[in-house]
Amino acid sequence: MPEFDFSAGNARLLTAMTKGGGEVPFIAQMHEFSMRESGIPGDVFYTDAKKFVRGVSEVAERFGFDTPSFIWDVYNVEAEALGCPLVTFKDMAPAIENTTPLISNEKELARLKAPDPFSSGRMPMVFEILQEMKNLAGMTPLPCYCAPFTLASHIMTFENLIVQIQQNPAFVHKVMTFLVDEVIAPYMNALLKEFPDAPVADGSDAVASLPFITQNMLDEFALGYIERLQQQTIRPAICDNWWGDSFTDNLHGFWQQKLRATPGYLKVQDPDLFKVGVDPVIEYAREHDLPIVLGVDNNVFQNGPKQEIQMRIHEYLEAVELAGKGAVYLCSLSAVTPAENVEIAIAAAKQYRAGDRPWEGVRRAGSPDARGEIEGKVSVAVDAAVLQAAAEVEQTEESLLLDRIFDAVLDQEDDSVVELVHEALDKKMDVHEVLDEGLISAMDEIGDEFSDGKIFVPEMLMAARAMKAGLELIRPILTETGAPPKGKVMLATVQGDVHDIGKNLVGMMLEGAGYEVVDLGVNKTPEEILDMADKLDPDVVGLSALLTTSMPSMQKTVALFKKMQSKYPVIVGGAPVTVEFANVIKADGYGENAPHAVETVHRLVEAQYKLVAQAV
Ligand code: B1M
Repeated sequence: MPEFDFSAGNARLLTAMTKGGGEVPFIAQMHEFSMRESGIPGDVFYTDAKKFVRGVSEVAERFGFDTPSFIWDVYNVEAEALGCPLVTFKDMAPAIENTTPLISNEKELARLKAPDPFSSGRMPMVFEILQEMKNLAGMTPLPCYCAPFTLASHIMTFENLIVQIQQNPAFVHKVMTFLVDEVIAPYMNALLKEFPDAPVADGSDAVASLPFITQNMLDEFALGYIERLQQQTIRPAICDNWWGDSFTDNLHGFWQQKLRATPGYLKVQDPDLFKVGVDPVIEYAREHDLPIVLGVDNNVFQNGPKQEIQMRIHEYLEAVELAGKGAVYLCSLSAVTPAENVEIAIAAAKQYRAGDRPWEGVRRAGSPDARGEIEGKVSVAVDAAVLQAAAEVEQTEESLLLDRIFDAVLDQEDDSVVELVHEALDKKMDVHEVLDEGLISAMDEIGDEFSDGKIFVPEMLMAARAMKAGLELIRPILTETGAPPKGKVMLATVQGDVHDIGKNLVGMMLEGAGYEVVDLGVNKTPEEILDMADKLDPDVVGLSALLTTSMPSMQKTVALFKKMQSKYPVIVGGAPVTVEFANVIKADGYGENAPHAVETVHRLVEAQYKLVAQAV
């Protein structure tokens, strides 16, 4: 008899997912929260299978979860086994340091050794975790893997992966084939053989989500390789965690893609679920007779308030009930989630089950407010005569060339940008004009299109590279003529956080706007950031955080800058960072997205110049 008994919860989950009709279960990704609650430091918790399983089981039992999810830091295991450096923390889950690529070309790929599932990195620990799950908690083992696309992004870095997809897709296909055939499939098959009762291998694929990649890339480079994996594993391999439902204009097409990776059920999670609403999911589930898994954002549990947690849980439980089959999923309870908020969530689920439903029928998800559209867009009616006059402005040869540079950046054509900028320089055109009206104004347009959701991250990234190719030709002339850049910005992702896709985009947009950018990378301590600021003397320091767990580190960094009376203005940004948080921690500025970050930097740099001018 196992020490922990989750059999009732497991039976409820099985019924809910197959037949429906009973109480809707709620499950949680809870490893980090369990680490904090069990008081075991991260570097021990994530390396000692026994402590890990006991910690999660005790916390699940203490808080009254239906059944625990024993998923570990699943994105890291294969990458670590391949040789990517792993950073450990006392107060959070480990992470792959993903700023330096492990492989960039065919030669490096050829040298990469396939890991041995029984001895490489922490792969053996995963065998132990699954065994402990059976022994201690009576749970069916679930081998989990990092899906090929996210793994490729770990070993190549996200930017290189996107660039290679555009420029050398054959190489990316070789990388993906290697990762499936020689890394993930052998690892999963070893686990599936060792645990014959494990029903499936379950994948996670955060990076293969919209708008970080396009739906076409998803098909060819992510889904295609999950399907390849499915052909090689001895039992089914599924992968159920792509985001991006709120970014596609073909929701059903996106869900069909999801179902190819996870044929048994449809999972939709916040923040997308809150934006698209539960009704389309219910309708789709009924039409296709599918169980659904609805995910509540960690930020809700992190920030509350109480009623927000209760209402979200009730709304999603009701949606699953209406759909017929499925479960509610609490996404990633982090190490800084207040225990009290988790108690509120569980009490809310129990209250719903007991029939106490004060918000029955209330639909907040999918409302204009949830989609952030409350302010609405003011369309400016432009006088037709003004448009006519603008069209009639004489197009000189030079203005036509500037237009072509602008278009080439928008079309992400590095070679054309280089050719056209050369042409402009040969014609002795004013370099400032080429920079401002050709390159920078194109990046402004790209920024607007990204903010409006018209283009995705890869298009923005490739346009920024095209702009940069032109900038490289102009930079030496600007330096020679003594024209300074608009200013210097130093960027870093704060301690404990290795998310860098957003920060890198901010950097590219700033370069596109004429700033010199120095990027310190990820996981930087407050002291490292201040030291480097003193060395580099930037006009603005920019901090990025994607985790609620790393927001305190952002706060500490700003506090250190203030304490040391540093002269550098600090701006902050990243998905969980709000303008309110920026105010509370006394940051000097905030950027909601990359284009806004550029505007904030403009404002701060202009303000500094004004101060200097006044002083003179
Ligand atoms: Co992570 N991850 N992740 N992840 N990941 C999130 C952020 C998460 C919301 C997913 C979830 O569970 N719901 C969640 C955080 C929950 C929370 O704390 N609230 C999470 C978690 C928990 C984790 C891990 C713990 C693993 C796990 O899932 N359990 C682990 C932690 C590692 C660590 O950092 N210590 C982890 C790991 C990873 C990967 C390595 C797999 C990968 C990162 C790869 C990389 O960055 N190189 C990854 C990814 C890709 C994501 C999601 C899917 C996407 C994040 C992203 O790149 N967005 C994310 C879920 C989601 O958002 N759907 C998730 C794209 C980017 C363009 O947006 O960074 O917001 P963003 O940048 C925007 C703005 O925010 C702004 O401008 C950018 C462009 O407009 N901005 C700034 C950003 N920085 C700015 C700075 C500024 C101004 C504006 O001024 C200086």
